[in-house]
Amino acid sequence: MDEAYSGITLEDQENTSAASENDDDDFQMVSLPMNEELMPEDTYPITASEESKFFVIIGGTGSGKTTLITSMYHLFLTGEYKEKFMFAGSQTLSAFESRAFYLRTSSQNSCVNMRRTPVGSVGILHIRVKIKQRNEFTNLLFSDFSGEDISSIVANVDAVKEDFDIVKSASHLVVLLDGEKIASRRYKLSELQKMIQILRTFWDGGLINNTAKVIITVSKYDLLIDDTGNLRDPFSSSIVERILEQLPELEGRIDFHYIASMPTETTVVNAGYGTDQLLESLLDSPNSIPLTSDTTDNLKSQFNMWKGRLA
Ligand SMILES: Nc1nc2c(ncn2[C@@H]2O[C@H](COP(=O)(O)OP(=O)(O)OP(=O)(O)O)[C@@H](O)[C@H]2O)c(=O)[nH]1
Ligand SMILES: [Mg+2]
Repeated sequence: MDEAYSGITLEDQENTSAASENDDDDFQMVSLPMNEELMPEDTYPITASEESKFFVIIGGTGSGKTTLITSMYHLFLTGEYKEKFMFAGSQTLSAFESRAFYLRTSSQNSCVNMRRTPVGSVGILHIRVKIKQRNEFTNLLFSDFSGEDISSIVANVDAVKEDFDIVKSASHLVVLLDGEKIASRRYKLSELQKMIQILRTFWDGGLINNTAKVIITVSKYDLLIDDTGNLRDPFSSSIVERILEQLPELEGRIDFHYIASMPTETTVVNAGYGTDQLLESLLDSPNSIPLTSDTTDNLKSQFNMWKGRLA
């Protein structure tokens, strides 16, 4: 096997080709380089040639950002979304594979232990998707930020403008609320309030662009429901209303989802629960603000600044 493909298991490849057996003509496995995340300028050839959507995932430490990204990638490879979407390649395979290693290893154990995203990491991940209904290809470009980066800027508009300029280019802001905290009497209000404060800071810093959608997503849905699949506590159903009370500016821009990327309680929900609907939200909306040379001049300097901080 070509070394460049070595990150994907045979089982994945078999499943992927099984998923695409009726679409042989359409399914186009592009070249699969073993590169890590993309820098903004690396995305130009992608955004210049095909529809692309750039989204940013924000959420506190441990809220499940990396697990969400990894499980979506994994479910694409295994053909889980095949009714609606098909995996059509990625230019950041090795970045996904190094994350998926932890997911796959831990899925064989009862205790899932995802490696924490390093502070200051802002690389861009890429998945090329075929939308079956429209018979079109779209590129998903996305970043997740370390929870620590986000916590450190709560209510600091100047720091947010400086450090999160990339968010301005996002067509979607996926806001992840930690389901474990939302399920806890003690932490649910503070988890929500912290996120409202971050959204307020992003808004005041002018980082949520005119057409961007805000996708509020509660993770770890398995911890919120009982054995019959009903919510244990109605609190989570009031989240959008509570956000709009404090941020009426976001009226008409909010979508709401529950997901369980990697449930520990698997009797009622499967791994990846809700991620298909989240993908639909990301892919079906008409707005698309690709990273172009106009939007990335600032980002380049931001990436350099971040690299400098990491050095
Ligand atoms: N019960 C349950 N646990 C989950 C689910 N998704 C993720 N987790 C667990 O939540 C923990 C944190 O997940 P990560 O994806 O590393 O969180 P993160 O937001 O990337 O955290 P940082 O990188 O520190 O910012 C891990 O132990 C995951 O296994 C889920 O659907 N259900
Ligand atoms: Mg992470």
